[in-house]
Order: sequence, then C-alpha cells, then structure tokens
Amino acid sequence: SHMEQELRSQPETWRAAAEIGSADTPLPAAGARVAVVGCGTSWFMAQSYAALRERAGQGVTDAFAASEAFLGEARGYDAVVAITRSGTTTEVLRVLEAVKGRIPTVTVLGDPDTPATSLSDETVALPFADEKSVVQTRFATSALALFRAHLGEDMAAAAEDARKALDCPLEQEWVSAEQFTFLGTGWTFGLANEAALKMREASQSWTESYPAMEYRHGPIAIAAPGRVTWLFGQAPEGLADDVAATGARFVRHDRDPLADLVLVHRVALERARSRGLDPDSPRSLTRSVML
Ligand code: F1P
Repeated sequence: SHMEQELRSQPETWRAAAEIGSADTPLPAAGARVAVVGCGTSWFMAQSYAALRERAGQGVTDAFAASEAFLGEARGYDAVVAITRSGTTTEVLRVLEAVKGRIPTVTVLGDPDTPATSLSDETVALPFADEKSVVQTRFATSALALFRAHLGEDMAAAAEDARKALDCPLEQEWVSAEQFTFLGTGWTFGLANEAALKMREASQSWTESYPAMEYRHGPIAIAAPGRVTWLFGQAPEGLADDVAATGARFVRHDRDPLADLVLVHRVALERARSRGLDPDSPRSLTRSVML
C-alpha cells in the first residue's frame, strides 16, 4: 500500500527535512510571536511545534485549528506559520487570505505548486515527503523534523530510533486491543492527538487522547483489560501503577517520541489489515478537505 511504503521511508525523509531546517529557512526567528495553524494531522503538528518553540525560549507560540484561528482580532502575532500537505485545505487558505498584507506568513507544504503558495509570503516545501495516501504519515513527521532542526535539535538520533521502530516486532496485543488512549505532555501531547487520529483514520479504531496529567481526572475511568494506555515521552509519577491497577496495558518506550509515532503508524496499518480494511481508502475521508 501507499501508506506502508510512505511510512517506511520516514528515517530518510526526516534527515532530508532536518537538513532544510538547519539551513537558512524562512521559519520565524527567535523572539517573534507566532501563530501556527493547520487542520487534522497538520493541526496536531502545529501543537507540537508550538510547545517545542516555547520550550526553546523562542517566543510566544500558539497553535490553532485553522477553522478556529483569529475568530476575533489577530492578537498581535508577528508571523503565521501554516502547515498543509496538500496546500488546498479551505480553512488554511482562509487564514492565509485573512492575514495577507498584515502579518507575514510562511507555509510548510508538500507540493509547492498549490493555492497556498500564492497566498503565502514564504513557503518551505518538502516534496520528498509528499504522499499519495489520504492518511498522512511521513509529511507530518517530516514537518516536525524540520521544525525541531530549526530549533537547534540534531535529528540523527531520532531518525535512527525511527529505523528501529520500523524493524521491531509488533505486539499482537496492540493489533487486537479493543481501545487505545494516547497520552503526552508538552510537545508530545500533539503526538498523542495524532496517534489517536491515525488509528481512527486508517483502522476505524476507538481511540482517545489527553494530556498525560489529565488522564487521572476522568479518562482513566474506561481503562480496563483488553485496552491500551500509550504514553509518549516522560512518565508522570505513579501513572504506570494507576493504569496497571485497572488491568489495561500501559505502554511507554524510551525511544524518541516522534519515532514512537512511527510505531503507531505500523499498528494502525496492521489493525486496518486485520479488520479487512484498505488503509489507502479510509472510510469517509478525502486527501484534502475543500469546502
Ligand atoms: C489536512 C487533513 C489531513 C487528514 C485528511 C484531510 O490536510 O485534515 O490531516 O488526514 O486527509 O486533510 P492538509 O491541509 O495537511 O493537506
């Protein structure tokens, strides 16, 4: 399938994206107040980038679902970063139109020959990470590799972890589980949201996602044997024990959290197959939503 071929190329596309990110790019410089927008997967990558940029001390960074951005004033942002694989998503184009001539925009996209390009002041294209699949894998993670490299991270270890995540065996318990709750904190909360979306899109799975510390404030009520609680990144104290007490399976890996998302891509693909679904033709979805 396209999805399988695309998800397997992630170590290479991350390296290529990181090279662009660590060179001269039009991404906002340190100090700028930045709004990051996107839809679906691209919104979740916006969440992760915003958390990483603030953690790196580069300035106020807010992530918005494009449909929800700037419902009022544009609040004095110095730059807007739009993320859109297709470059055609209506809500993203509307944001670009709305701020045109007032706030500098830079769009990270897969195909540079799209409407988003003419509406943006600058673009960063990742054509090598563009995809045929409806369900995004490598474009999204490569965009995040670009951002992380731009924030000064060396992505070599993450790419190596992704290769390991592609080679490790998949646990049958994950393929057959009834339900998944994904958790993250800081930048990995966006990854948790994306993991949950990926499993829904590709495999029609029941999934939820929360900030890790929110889990005990209600969502743990559904944890039970046959269900999985999967944490990206740092484990809050006591969480593993609380999950174990419910009989749910607790999963946390030491690999780079972005590489852990690659493992979820594989689980989503395998679950689709085991349910007789074609991950390249996900139910009710199109590659780009145009209103
Ligand atoms: C965004 C997006 C995808 C989603 C679906 C519809 O597309 O919401 O994340 O999986 O395919 O479109 P884009 O703006 O990044 O092209």
